[in-house]
Formats: sequence, structure tokens, C-alpha cells
Amino acid sequence: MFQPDREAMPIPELRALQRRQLRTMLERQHEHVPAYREKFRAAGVTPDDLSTLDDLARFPFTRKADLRDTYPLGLSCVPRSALRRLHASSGTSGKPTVVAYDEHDLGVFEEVVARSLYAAGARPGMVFHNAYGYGLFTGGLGTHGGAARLGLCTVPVSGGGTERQVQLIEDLHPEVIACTPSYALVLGEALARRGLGPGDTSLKYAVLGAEPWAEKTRHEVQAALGVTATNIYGLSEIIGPGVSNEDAAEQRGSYVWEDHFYPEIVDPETGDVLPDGEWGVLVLSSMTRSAMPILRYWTGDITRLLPDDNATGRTMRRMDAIRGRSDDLIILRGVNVYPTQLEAVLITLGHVSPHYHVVLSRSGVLDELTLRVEAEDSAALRAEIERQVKAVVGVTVRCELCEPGSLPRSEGGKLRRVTDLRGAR
Ligand code: DLL
Repeated sequence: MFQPDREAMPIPELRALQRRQLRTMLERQHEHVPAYREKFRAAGVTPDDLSTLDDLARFPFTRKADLRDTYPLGLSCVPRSALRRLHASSGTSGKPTVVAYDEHDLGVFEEVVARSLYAAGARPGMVFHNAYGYGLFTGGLGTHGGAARLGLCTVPVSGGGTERQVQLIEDLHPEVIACTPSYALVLGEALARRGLGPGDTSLKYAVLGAEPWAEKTRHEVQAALGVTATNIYGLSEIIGPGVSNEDAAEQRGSYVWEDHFYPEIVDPETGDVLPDGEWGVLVLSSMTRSAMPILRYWTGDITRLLPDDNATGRTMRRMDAIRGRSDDLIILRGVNVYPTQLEAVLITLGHVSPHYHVVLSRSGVLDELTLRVEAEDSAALRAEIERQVKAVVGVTVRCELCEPGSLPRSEGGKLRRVTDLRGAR
């Protein structure tokens, strides 16, 4: 363990710490954030109503829409001058949601990522090939900070440029690699093309996340790269990567760093809190965040908490792999895309009908998104749509133009805009 005094804290002590931290978070939100004050008033609660952890269920959820409605920094608890970094992630409308960190938060970020990387097998002095994207996405810079804290030597290669990545792996001898699981498979194929099988490179550990993946992918990545692969989970609204991570010796559920992030599982329909072990939506409170602490964030991710004994001595609960989502967020090669963002692009083009449908498929190891749009077939229009989507949303898609009137229409209920043919990976 990187921090045994925290990671193996006696459970009664951990629960008391969580209660105190949640209370402090509620008080700060009530004092500094008008939007939270209003949410508390509407729910008929005040921070004083939290005496036990069970009382948290009386408090309102925070949803993506709350961040959008207060765009860009309306949920911040500190003055602008105290902020040290901003990240952003895609929102359901054209605008992204922005998340803010002050000095203290960047310290928390480094700590939880250092713990995660340690659990994944990384040790001080190792070389770390970091292929998460650097930029507004929290993946690159987030893992970078934690790696520095742990004492790794980071190669900040970021995403893309597969041949160069392979060359760097051959030349710089990293023991640890971090990237999305789908990109790990791409790298595996590129290594194989150079005649490099598992065990032919220096790689020992892979830290994979930012998109859902299944056991089958773990086996494929491990076989292709010759690594032990663990699951890292996180989201920008709560901190970024490093909310939880599996232990390399165990590979059975990701330890939630519960001294910073309080997890609940709730019923997707009713919002009622479910007991440990049951599947539902993961809801997280970032108790120790200073600049933008978030209360009961509705992640939309479906999982369960695994409270049973573990082999590592940690007392914090693990979460199972994400089984799916309760909303329409598409994660395409690690990039978050809402169908509404694609719709917004089509609307700005003017001359196409707003009827569209998204088909997700898998060709080889990569996910593909086909955007079906109703319009007279024209190669120029197809290319224009593909170019605009790439420019505005940041993902490469394939456009297919279909006969006007041929795409599914809503029959009163919720129209399913997305057909996912990727299957379990
Ligand atoms: O994806 C943070 C991250 C970066 C996590 C690098 C791990 C590694 P966002 O862009 O805000 O943040 O997207 C968050 O991605 O709600 C999940 O739906 C999905 N996600 C993240 N990690 C996993 C994972 C980053 N290990 C959204 N398994 C989350 C499944 C994941 N889904």
C-alpha cells in the first residue's frame, strides 16, 4: 500500500472521518454556493441535518445539468484567484462542463493517483509511459501528477501516433503503461507487427480506464503486452482518474479511495440508496475537494460495491467493473460523446433533417461510430458532416446518408438514438 495508515484505516475510524468530512463539505457548499443553498432549501435540509452517514440520503443529487446550469464556475467555493487548474469534459449540449482545482485539490489528485498507480504495481524509480490524452481531459495531466508524487519517471507521450509510441516503448524501457483499454489493444497489434510478443518489451503493468471494458479485454491486453492490467476509474466532476483502482495482485474490483470520495449505490429509477452488493447507479461525493466539492454526483455508471474480505488488507470498499450507463453517454475510444452533441452539429449544417441515428460497432479492436442522417446521398455532404463532427465534437465518425423518412421516429416515448452493436468486450 502507498499509504497504509489511510488505505487500511479501521472501519469505525473511516466512517467517523467520512461523517465529519461530509458535514464540512455541506457547510462550505451552503455558505459559498448559491446554487447548493437553493437545492438544500428546495429539499428542506440544512447541513445540520447530517448527524449520521445514513442522513446523507436526505440530501439532493448533483447532476451534469447542475454543472451546465452554473457554467462555468458557479459551483466553486473559492475565489477565482485561488484556482490553479481548470479541466473540462463534454456536456450534453454544445458547452463542456468545467471543473476547478485549487492547490489543495491538486494535492489530493496527486495522492489518489499515486495510490492508484501503486496498487496497479508501479514502484518508485520505474518509467511510466503515459498515453492518456494531455489537455482539458483529466486523464493525461491527472495521472502525470500522481506519477510524479509516487516517484516515477514519466514519458508524457499522450494519445495517438501509435508507431512512435511503439518506438518509445522499445527505446525507453517503461515498466508501466497507462491508456484506454481499447488503445492498449491497438498498441498490442502494433507491437506484434514489429514481431514483439508479450515478454519482448520492458512493460510489466498496464493501468487501464476512462471507458468500460470487460474481463475478456483484460486477458487480450495481458496476452498481447505481457502485463498485469488493472482498472482505474474516475470522472472529472469528482477529480479525474484515481477515484478507484484495482490491486495488481488481486484484480478483483477497484478500491474506492473512501477517505476522499464517498460512494453510494442508488436505484436508477427511485434514487433510493441500495445496500452494498446490489447493482445500481454509482453516486459520489467529493468530500475533501476545496475549490469545487460535489455532493452526491449522479455518475450514471452502473456498478456495485464489494464490501467482502479482500486479500490486500485494505478496509476501503471495492467497486465492480462498470456494467453500463443509465443515460445516453457514449464513450468512444475514451472520448465522451453525447448524441445531442452530434445533433447540434447537424442542426448548424442547416440543410440536413434533424433525424439521425447512431450505430456503434467494433471493427478489429477499435470502436466505430456510424452517424446515419436523412438526406439525399452526396459524397460532399458526407465528408462535410464527418469534418464538422471531428472539428466540433473531437471524434472521428463515419457518416451514412439514408433515404428521407427511413430512420426510426419517436412513438411518443423516449426515442432510442443509439444502437450499440459492440457487445461485451
Ligand atoms: O475518463 C477520467 C479518467 C481518465 C478515468 C483516465 C480513468 C483513466 P471523464 O472524461 O469525465 O473522466 O469521463 C468519466 O468515463 O463517468 C465513466 O462513464 C467512464 N469511465 C471512466 N473510467 C472508467 C472505467 C475520465 N475504468 C466517465 N471503466 C465515467 C468504465 C469508465 N468507465
